[in-house]
Amino acid sequence: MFAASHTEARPHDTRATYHAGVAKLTAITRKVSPALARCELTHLDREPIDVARASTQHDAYERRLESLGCRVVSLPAEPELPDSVFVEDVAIVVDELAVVTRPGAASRRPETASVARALATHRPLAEIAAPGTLDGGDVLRLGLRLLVGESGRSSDAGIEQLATLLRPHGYSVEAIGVHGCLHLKSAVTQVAPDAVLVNPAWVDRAAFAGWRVIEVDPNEAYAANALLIGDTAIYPTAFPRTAARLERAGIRLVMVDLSELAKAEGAVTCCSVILAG
Ligand code: CIR
Repeated sequence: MFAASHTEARPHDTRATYHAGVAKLTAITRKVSPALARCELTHLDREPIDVARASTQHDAYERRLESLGCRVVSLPAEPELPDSVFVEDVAIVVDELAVVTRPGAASRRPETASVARALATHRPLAEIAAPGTLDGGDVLRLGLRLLVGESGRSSDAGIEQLATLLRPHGYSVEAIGVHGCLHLKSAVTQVAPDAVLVNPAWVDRAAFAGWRVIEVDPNEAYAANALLIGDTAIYPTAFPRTAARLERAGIRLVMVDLSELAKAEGAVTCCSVILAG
């Protein structure tokens, strides 16, 4: 456990979070690699992926981001890097700096260089150094509080380095157990200023005391990943029962079909790095 700071973020403490309705957001994305079918897989069996369809779905995702007010910086595809569309994993961005990660899967480490170049015009850069590993998919930011999943991808050393980099800027970094899924954000994401969407089988909901906790439908284990932009969550069409729960809870959704990227264990947060400014 790395309690880097005792600065507790209250649910409504939205300083520097991209959920706060800031004036302008940038979304860094990357086009789908033609090599996507050779992606890393941890919890899913490999099945054929239609790369052309994945690209069309990804284009629609980028348009959703634009419709919610994001300026989309779409990087060209990396033909040799199967998982490079999942840019979330290679950077954690706060107002003060961007931390370029060292992904847990060795095949994904060459993805960082081009995203770092794109981020360098926006933020001072820092990086996670060997032997530490960290995947952005494990980092859930709730205001000034960052929860980091102790998954197969993010090591204690990587989490400790993140804490050391962010502590001086007033953020707390806490390691949290996650079981049965790839990343922390497979198990929990923020869906409103005061609400999180959780699969309680994969993460302990006790970590979200003080939050309104909405659970996924029990038949939709993969449904906890939503991307909150302002007051609207981008949400997959694959989980209608959980979508209905969210709408009953007053969460505004815009839907995307990312079924081909889901075969690569990707979801809505994975496909962008969102930053203010
Ligand atoms: C991987 O295993 O790394 C990719 N196939 C999927 C990464 C998904 N990223 C994310 O959830 N942040």
